[in-house]
Amino acid sequence: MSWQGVIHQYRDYLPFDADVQIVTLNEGNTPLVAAPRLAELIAPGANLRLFLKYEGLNPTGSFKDRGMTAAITQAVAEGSKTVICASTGNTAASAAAYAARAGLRCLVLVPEGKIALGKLAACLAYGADVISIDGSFDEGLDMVRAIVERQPVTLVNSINPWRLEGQKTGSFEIIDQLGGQAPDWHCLPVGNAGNISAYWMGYKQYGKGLPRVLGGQATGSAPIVTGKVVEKPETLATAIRIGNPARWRQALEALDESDGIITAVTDEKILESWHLLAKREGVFVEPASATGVAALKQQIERGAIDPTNKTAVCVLTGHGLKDPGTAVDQATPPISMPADIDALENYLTS
Ligand code: AN7
Repeated sequence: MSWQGVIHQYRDYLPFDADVQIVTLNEGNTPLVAAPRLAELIAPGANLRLFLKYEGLNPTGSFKDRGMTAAITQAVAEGSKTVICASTGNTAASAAAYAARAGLRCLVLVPEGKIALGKLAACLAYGADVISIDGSFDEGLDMVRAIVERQPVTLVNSINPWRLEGQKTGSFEIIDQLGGQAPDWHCLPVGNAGNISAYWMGYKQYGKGLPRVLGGQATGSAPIVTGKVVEKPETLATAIRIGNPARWRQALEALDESDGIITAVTDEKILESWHLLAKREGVFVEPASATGVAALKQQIERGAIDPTNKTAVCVLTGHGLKDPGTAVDQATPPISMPADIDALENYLTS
């Protein structure tokens, strides 16, 4: 039988009732792509086995679909008619898609002007009520937390425990794809800290070994690194422009229990790794997604991680087409020439 999504695949590890009707877009089963050229660049001669978990290939283009199939499945099972979330964009697009599929109303609160174009386009296409707030993600999250106390709507941010249940299937897949064992290092971007918390839950539950966890935050939005709420988070990686992560405590637990590391990387270094992923490995991601790679490269350079004969998995959380604006801004513009063979030959040989 072909792949039918993460709930079907890992049903025995998920606490759904036996008769639940699964809402799925056949998410998951994303490739674990070997990245030997990038590995040699960030750890020359070290025999680092580097893999990219390409979560941007999920149905809505981000890792959020794993948790959203679970959250929407459970919302329907509980009779919910309306779901709501605050989002930097990817949660919103995912919620909008799964809600559309389930016939639910979906409200998404996004920070005005700070959501990448591909995410906004998707939310609108899926027919969500897109509410652009004059405030940050964190303020939006406060609003949705408050509204669910007053109105019968289901919150589908990663505060919702079902989101983590679905999301943890990423760990199961990585272990299965590595032939039954966990990597030495599991590297990923950290924003609201749902993903890091879920991956750690998954590794512990699967019982096939534990990695050390390396989380990367953008320097301008690094509350977990500094231990302080960031009132005005800033970063070009808008997906992780979050100053007060909802799953902060669980992230600290994952870091502590795994003997992990959380580190801040500058926007410059995020972009450097974003370029390397595309130009060295042919893997196009949105900027935030390169933060795990940037963190790994930085910690190797600092001597905090010894890459020798290690296996590292970097989770690439969102597809490059999510943020075409940044991609075009960062690129060399196209070459203009007349529609003429001589001009082309001249260019090719110059
Ligand atoms: C591409 O969509 O928070 O630490 O509202 O979109 O689990 O929050 C997105 C987060 C990393 C951080 N990479 O994951 C949202 C949202 C991408 C993301 C993260 C996000 P968490």
